[in-house]
Amino acid sequence: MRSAIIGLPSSGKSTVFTAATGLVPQPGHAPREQVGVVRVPEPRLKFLAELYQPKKVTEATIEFVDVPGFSLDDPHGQDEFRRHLPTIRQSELLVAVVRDFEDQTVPAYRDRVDAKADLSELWEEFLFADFDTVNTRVEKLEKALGKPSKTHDEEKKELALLLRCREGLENGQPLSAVLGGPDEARMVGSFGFLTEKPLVVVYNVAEDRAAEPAPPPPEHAVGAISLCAQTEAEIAQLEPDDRPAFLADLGLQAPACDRVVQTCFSALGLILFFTVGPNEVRAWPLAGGTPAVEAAGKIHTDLARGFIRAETVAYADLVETGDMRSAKSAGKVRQEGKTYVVQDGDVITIKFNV
Ligand SMILES: Nc1nc2c(ncn2[C@@H]2O[C@H](COP(=O)(O)OP(=O)(O)OP(=O)(O)O)[C@@H](O)[C@H]2O)c(=O)[nH]1
Ligand SMILES: [Mg+2]
Repeated sequence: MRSAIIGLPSSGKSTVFTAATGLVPQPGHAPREQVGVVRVPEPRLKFLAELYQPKKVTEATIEFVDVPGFSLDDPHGQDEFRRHLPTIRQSELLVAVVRDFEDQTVPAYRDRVDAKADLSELWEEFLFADFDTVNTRVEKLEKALGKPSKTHDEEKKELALLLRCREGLENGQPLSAVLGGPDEARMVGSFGFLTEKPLVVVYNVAEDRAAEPAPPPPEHAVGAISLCAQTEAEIAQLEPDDRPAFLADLGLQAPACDRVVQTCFSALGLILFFTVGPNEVRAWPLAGGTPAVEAAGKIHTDLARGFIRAETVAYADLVETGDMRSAKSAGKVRQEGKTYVVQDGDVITIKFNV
């Protein structure tokens, strides 16, 4: 699961990246993309680890890419944006960092601090980038379909869908609103449309607003948080034991890192299921609504191929009964088939035969 941190120049993207990952971009280099992996904080793993005393505990992770800023009002900035588009398109989630702090020593994009205006400027650019991609493909398909040859059924279907996409974009509609259902989304999946991706907005605020509660997501976004990137980046680089005191000073219970990761995790529509055993206790991220056989495939393709059943117990039931044996005798361990929709917190053992 990859999230691209994007935004206008100097909005604080790299600082947010440091706050989220603890990694500091190498100074003295030309701006480049940087990747960092962050663990998804998950308190339920503690109980499971105590129960199984495994050799290894594996948390779910989210990857963040820090994308250099692009100024949208000059050709060089536009080129920069195009250069980074493939990375952005390959990400599952967009994290837009907007500047929301005053500081004379940090030059502001367009000499103003206006989060709302910056967001709509970014959004317009997303619409335009998708329009550009759709249009190029439409022209290509129309040319191909003009040639008399075989039936072109697939191309005709794609063209009809892309014409609807183009019309939607012309009317300012995001493609998430145009595409109806998984089949259509699959047909255009390889384009990585920006306005189809979930969007989380990070308001980079001044330190005196560091503990503000998360604002409601603005238009087109599925999640939002506010944080003071600079202070949080400093905290993220402290020894873990030293962090709580600094956070408490700011009035915060959890570092930005946790808040960012959790917001991204739910924006992606993900749930967690667990596998347990003496070797490893592990949390697996999964799209909500996924059937058990696909979940098994995430663990290993053999488990999907030879799937017999999923022995499943809800985390809460396991806690209540105390351990797997008691859960079984209490009738809390269910035998689920391939189509069972995995629920958040399910502890699953896949029975398989290959
Ligand atoms: N006062 C203040 N300054 C900040 C904050 N966050 C970032 N800055 C400063 O703003 C400047 C730009 O921050 P970066 O994180 O490099 O911004 P960026 O969005 O990655 O910039 P580009 O990649 O060049 O577009 C740096 O000098 C930071 O120290 C903040 O919360 N408060
Ligand atoms: Mg940067």
